[in-house]
Amino acid sequence: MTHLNPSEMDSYRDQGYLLLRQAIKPPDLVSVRALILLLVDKHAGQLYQTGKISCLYEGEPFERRLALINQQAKLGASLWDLTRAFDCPELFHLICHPVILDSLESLLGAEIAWTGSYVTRLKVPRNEGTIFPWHQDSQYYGQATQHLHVVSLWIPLVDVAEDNGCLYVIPGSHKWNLLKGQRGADNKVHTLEEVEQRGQPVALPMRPGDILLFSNLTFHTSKLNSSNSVRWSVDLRYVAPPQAQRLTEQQRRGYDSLKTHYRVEPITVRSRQPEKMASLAQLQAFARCYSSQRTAVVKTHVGGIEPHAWMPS
Ligand SMILES: O=C(O)CCC(=O)C(=O)O
Repeated sequence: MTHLNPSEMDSYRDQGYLLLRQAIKPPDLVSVRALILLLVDKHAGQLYQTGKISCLYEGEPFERRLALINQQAKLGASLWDLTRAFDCPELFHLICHPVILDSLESLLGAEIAWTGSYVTRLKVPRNEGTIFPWHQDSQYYGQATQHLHVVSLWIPLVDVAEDNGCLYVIPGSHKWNLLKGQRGADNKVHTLEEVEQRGQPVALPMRPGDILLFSNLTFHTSKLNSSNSVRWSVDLRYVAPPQAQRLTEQQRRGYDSLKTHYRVEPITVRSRQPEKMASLAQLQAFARCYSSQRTAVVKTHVGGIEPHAWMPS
């Protein structure tokens, strides 16, 4: 068991986020990277066959290849829908990774549900569409969720630094309550207040193996990737299932709002009662249901632009 120690828990409570260095082993990310490689390979093959690129860039490093392909094909952030490969057993090893669930147990309690959100983000070089303005995740989930504790988990698949679009957070901003935000033409929430006037942002450079946990009220942003490589990352969301806690009326409304946002009931991935935990088959069925709903919603919103590269949480 690798639960958080008291000082890590205090830090999360105080700052609204916790960065755990080398919490998971880079080999734990191999299958996720392999899946991406497969998708990029297919993407390159299709573009090559239709004459949009003149070579497959096969020998290029993981973080460079898609940047080169899309640059030549004059594509922005798009790779077709990464959720197509979503129900792969390999992904569930990461979602149910014991270190991740142990850390979450310290924050959420013994019962943990995964909301279904599994976003692979490809922040391609110099693409403004992949910038995330300062936001709190509850601004996306709905106002009522400010009374609920939802933990976001952010996992880099490559080295991330200020030049290629690492995350920034504002320590302590989770104590500000929910600030007003408005959806922009980019379909992202833009906070109405200048949050950098209120708190001091910190950049969070990370390496594969590091994991970041932050709350649904913690302000975070990611800026332009000004390097020439793709910043690949994965993010996930978890919550305590309602049976695990006596919810107040406000929290119950928050939970319903989260469910409405994700269009699925969060699925239990850790419990003191093993029979309550989802099997691999249940997780796969759940993931298929989640991604088909999500893809349909995103396609409707943006008129067919491929989702998930830039999709809000
Ligand atoms: O990965 C990014 O660039 C932004 C991620 C984000 O805002 C989130 O996971 O809520």
